[in-house]
Amino acid sequence: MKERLQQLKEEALQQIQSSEDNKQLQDTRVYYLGKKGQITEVLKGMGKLSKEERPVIGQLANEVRDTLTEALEEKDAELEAIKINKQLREEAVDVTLPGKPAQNGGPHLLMEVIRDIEDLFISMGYQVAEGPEVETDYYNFEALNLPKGHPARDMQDSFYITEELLMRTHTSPVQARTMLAHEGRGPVKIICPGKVYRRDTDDATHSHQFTQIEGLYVDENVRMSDLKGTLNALAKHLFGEDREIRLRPSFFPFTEPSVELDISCKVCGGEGCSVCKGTGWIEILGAGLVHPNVLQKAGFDPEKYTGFAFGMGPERIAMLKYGIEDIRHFYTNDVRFLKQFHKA
Ligand code: FA5
Repeated sequence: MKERLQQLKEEALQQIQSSEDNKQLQDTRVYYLGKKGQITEVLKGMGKLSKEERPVIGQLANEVRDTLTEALEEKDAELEAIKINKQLREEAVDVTLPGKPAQNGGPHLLMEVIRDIEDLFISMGYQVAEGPEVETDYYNFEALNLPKGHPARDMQDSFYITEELLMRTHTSPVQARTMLAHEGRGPVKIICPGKVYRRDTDDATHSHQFTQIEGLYVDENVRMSDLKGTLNALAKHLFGEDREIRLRPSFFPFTEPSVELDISCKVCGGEGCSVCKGTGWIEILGAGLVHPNVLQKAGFDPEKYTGFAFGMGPERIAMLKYGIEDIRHFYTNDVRFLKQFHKA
């Protein structure tokens, strides 16, 4: 039995050493040390041994078992280390490879222009107001002195949803809504940026959906000179200190008198060129003193309160400021276009 145990030990150690994976190792363990394994088989013959031999063989069997268990553990750890090293080699990341540059997002140019104008007016004490894009005929037209059938409604071709609902054609309805909310008490000092919709045919300077920023200041003693000073500050902030402004008489049903704001042409310095169509001036917005009918409909006493209002198109302003030749660039979202204006 002694020889048999020694022989099993040698044989098992060899098999353990030559095991190539954990499965093979596990099979070896079961074959030699398992309940029905080789060592147990040998020990079954213990009954035939003499009293003196039994403990000797028992001790030897334990030694063989311990030796094999130790060898199995060592081999198991060795195989595990080989496995991990292989995996590390296979999954190694070459940190010296050049990285792929991440695409940084940024605000859309139109948003930057709108925020810049908002910031200027906030610094002059204005608050930002908003209104719905789906508007009632009443706020979009009637409250602004444009009753049904008024010919000036044709100035803004509209997308109607029902007889009484439409996509707002300008941001001016927010004027009427805000004044009503003030319940006849001034001052009201707001700007309202937002999307507007018109049935205009899309071309280089027109879009059927575009943005506007409305401005409204209603209080006691608000005069034309206040409007002029405000628009002068706006024009210089947007286009530079050296730009001149001009208020040209115009017509809007909701303002009286009405004006359009022109700025001196940057390209020719006022001499006249193709950009300003030979006039030396470029129009940037419509404005005027709030019509008494509009004040009255919104609950303000026109004997006590006066005000001015203006409405501009940020796309057109951005086009002038950055030399963009087609309004459609703002909406097609070609990143090559948008990226040119990212500051970072
Ligand atoms: C108005 O919409 C008036 N509500 C502005 C106003 C407000 C006047 C308060 C007086 C007092 P107008 O239709 O001119 O006015 O439009 C204002 C600006 O919107 C224009 O100067 C232009 O910059 C822009 N705009 C008008 N139509 C389009 C269009 N189809 N595409 C892009 N921008 C446009």
